[in-house]
Amino acid sequence: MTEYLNTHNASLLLSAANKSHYPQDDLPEIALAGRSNVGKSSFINTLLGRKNLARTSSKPGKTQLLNFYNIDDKLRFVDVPGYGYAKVSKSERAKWGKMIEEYLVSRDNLRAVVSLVDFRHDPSADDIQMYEFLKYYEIPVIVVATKADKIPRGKWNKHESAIKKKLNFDKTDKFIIFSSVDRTGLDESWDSILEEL
Ligand SMILES: Nc1nc2c(ncn2[C@@H]2O[C@H](COP(=O)(O)OP(=O)(O)OP(=O)(O)O)[C@@H](O)[C@H]2O)c(=O)[nH]1
Ligand SMILES: [Mg+2]
Repeated sequence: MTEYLNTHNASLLLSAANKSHYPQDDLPEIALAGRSNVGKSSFINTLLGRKNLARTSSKPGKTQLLNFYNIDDKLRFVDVPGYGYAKVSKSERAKWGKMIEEYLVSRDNLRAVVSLVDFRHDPSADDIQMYEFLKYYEIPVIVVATKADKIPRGKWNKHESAIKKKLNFDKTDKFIIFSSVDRTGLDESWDSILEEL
């Protein structure tokens, strides 16, 4: 991995609300999707070995645009605003849905979506919908279960089975147990991402 990519050579390239603002080249992109506060920005920071490149917050619903991160001019991460934040109005939610759908359905650069779910809990209705959406459009998906540091190892199997069952998980997809606190799943995440490029 490190031979192929200098992961420290990473920066926020641009933020986009719609197609007309997307980067115009053919670099491969990996998008990060998940409910608000699940740990998408933390995942990016952890993979890049950076403290705060992607903005993280304990305040959910903060990321409102598609943020494109350039990684060593070889690939991009696209941080997608989180869903399921209760205090968002109906019209904002609709706008959000349109923005995400436009990106996921029509972006030729997209190689795979990292779909993040909270390892502690059963997936939400939105998590299930996102997974079904990705399967429907045949977009390759890597499920990453975050905050594993909060679950004792003896319970990992139980949590993994519960999440897979609720998602109606396709066995050919990858499921990675992850923590941005202790970096569990870091190498596995990079391996899976690079495999999709
Ligand atoms: N214990 C633990 N906390 C985490 C982990 N990942 C993220 N967090 C915390 O969860 C909160 C939300 O993390 P973010 O990375 O900002 O989540 P996000 O999905 O980007 O949130 P939005 O941008 O609002 O959609 C922060 O307080 C993080 O420190 C993890 O693996 N373990
Ligand atoms: Mg974020």
